[in-house]
Amino acid sequence: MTVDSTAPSQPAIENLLAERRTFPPDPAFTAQANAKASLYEEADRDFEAFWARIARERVDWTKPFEQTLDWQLPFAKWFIGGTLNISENCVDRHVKQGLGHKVAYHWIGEPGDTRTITYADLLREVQKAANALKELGVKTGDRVAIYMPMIPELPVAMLACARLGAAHTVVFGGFSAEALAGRINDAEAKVLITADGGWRRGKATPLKPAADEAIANAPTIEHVLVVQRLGDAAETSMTEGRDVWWHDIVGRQPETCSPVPVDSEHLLYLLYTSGTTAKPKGIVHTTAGYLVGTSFTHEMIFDVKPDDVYWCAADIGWVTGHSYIVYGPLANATTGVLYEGTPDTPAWDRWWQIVEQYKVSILYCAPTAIRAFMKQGEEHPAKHDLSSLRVLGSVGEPINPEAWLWYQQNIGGGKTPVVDTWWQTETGMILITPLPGVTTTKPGSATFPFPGIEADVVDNEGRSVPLGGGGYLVLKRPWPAMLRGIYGDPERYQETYWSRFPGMYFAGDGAKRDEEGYFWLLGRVDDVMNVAGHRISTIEVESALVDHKKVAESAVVGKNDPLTGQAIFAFVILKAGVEPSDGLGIELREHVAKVISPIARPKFLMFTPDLPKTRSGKIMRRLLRDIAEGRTLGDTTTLADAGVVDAIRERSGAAEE
Ligand code: 7RM
Repeated sequence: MTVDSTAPSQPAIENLLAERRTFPPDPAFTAQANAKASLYEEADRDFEAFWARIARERVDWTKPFEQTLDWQLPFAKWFIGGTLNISENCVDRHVKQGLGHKVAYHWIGEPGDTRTITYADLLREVQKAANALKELGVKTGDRVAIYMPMIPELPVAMLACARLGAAHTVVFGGFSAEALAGRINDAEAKVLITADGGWRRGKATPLKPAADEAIANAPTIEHVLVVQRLGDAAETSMTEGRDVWWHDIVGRQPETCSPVPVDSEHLLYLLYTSGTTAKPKGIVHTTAGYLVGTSFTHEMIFDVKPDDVYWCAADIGWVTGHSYIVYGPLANATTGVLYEGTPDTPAWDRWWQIVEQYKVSILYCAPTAIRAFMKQGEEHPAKHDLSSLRVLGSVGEPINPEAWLWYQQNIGGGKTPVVDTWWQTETGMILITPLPGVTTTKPGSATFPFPGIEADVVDNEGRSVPLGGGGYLVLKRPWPAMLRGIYGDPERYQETYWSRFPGMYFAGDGAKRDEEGYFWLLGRVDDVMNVAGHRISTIEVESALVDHKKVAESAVVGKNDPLTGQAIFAFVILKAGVEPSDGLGIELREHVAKVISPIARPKFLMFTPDLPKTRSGKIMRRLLRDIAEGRTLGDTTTLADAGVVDAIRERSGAAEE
């Protein structure tokens, strides 16, 4: 992995730290909170004993584990000797305890159709789907690829695999046929579960043609199980002998299917994620530790209670959906919202209408969504009664203090705790986060490592940086939901995560701790610029720009510069109704100089209608750097909307200061 050779310097975080307001927990919230400050002390005394207690309390074991942890750096095994079935833990045990009538998911389809799935429904559907997979030849240890829109059959399919001890690999429905084929081939999946399509912004969006195209280059696939979501709205061709309709085969299955107890370390799923190389990595997650880590963090960090209505607005195709729409919440018998649509269809108040209608009490989403809402204006949330909300979460990227405050004020009514949760596909569970009711928050800071987690900020040589300084974020101790490797490539696992700083997991993120020990995530280290020897975080400049009242969103990259090494290039999206002008460009540059320092003043500033983002909403700075430096574009396969790049390119003539 390539990283910059020096750690971010102190001036790089002045802007984030300039937001000095703190938010102590409301005593009324603390009085009822799941999380207690004593968790930190318990975990500090003996982190293995801490996780062992949680694992004993939370999991229904078929056979109890004998040893908590086997740590052969960097290879961890947790809860050794235990056996369990995760689908049984997520579904059966709740029904046995009398919660069969409880809603597992309020599903909301994009055109407005809805379904209510209780835990009893889920149990029946999972067993039938598992029986169908068996009929298609799926056995314990096999891999099954899943390529679906956000419909109830998606979590059902995942749990059905897990019931049989088969691993799933979910591929986000927005990915191309090529990306799907690459993942199927790497995983050597035997069956593909897909749908005729889904609904997106009012349009029927077929999926089966891409699935067919992928399978043409994916010889391991023996059968395709197809959910009918679009019906007559799509023309779907089925290949005789290979493809079967879900409603045909699942519909006629017996309603019971015994869960297969598997070893704690049995492969639960693979999830592919892009790193610094072209080939996505198959991140390996196993069963018991993942269940323990996701369910416990979910209950503590979101303060989930039996009556809550919890909505994680991610797509299940990403790790956030795996951990915090499917496994964590279901293990906790939570009632969740599952939404097929987008925030802007039919109108920009769609989310708030859903919150009002379903009395959503916990909302978990990404800063990019929050900034999109900010751009549209607070009148949209203001139209709805959002008083049911009591906890707000953020994930996926650093949240700038302005967005944090907007979220808390306009969505949380100024009263809810906001939990900014840092984690990764690789970590499986949230690792740095406030605990609502316990932690005094600072807008823009993910605050502290979760109990039992040892995080540190180190310099280039791996030495811990004293409080007040910045460097690289590392983890110094294993945690239950951690990745167990990269599928089929133990060396790459070691090399990618454990070689930069020997003995430590290197997350690829820069971080800073303030004098009080609060963690401030500064973005990927490759997004940190070096301008005339000064290290400046792209997020910090973005934050300063977004802090200006006319700016909706911005992305900042370092452009090669013969004089200063790198020069700051800012792409800026203005708020609706604001016109770009040369004068405004100067004003914004001065604003950054004022907020951070003259060394952070962007040399280039370009107004743009949109930014290139991955399908999970992350700004593709690499592409922006290519544009800034006038290069031919590299790989754009993960770009959500290729037209954005052309639109920006057309304007790039006018960029220079
Ligand atoms: C959950 C998820 C991981 C990368 C990670 C960071 C960034 C995620 C935060 C964050 C600052 C946060 N998984 N990231 N959460 N940065 N504050 N709260 O996003 O594998 O897709 O991405 O996302 O750079 O390394 S992920």
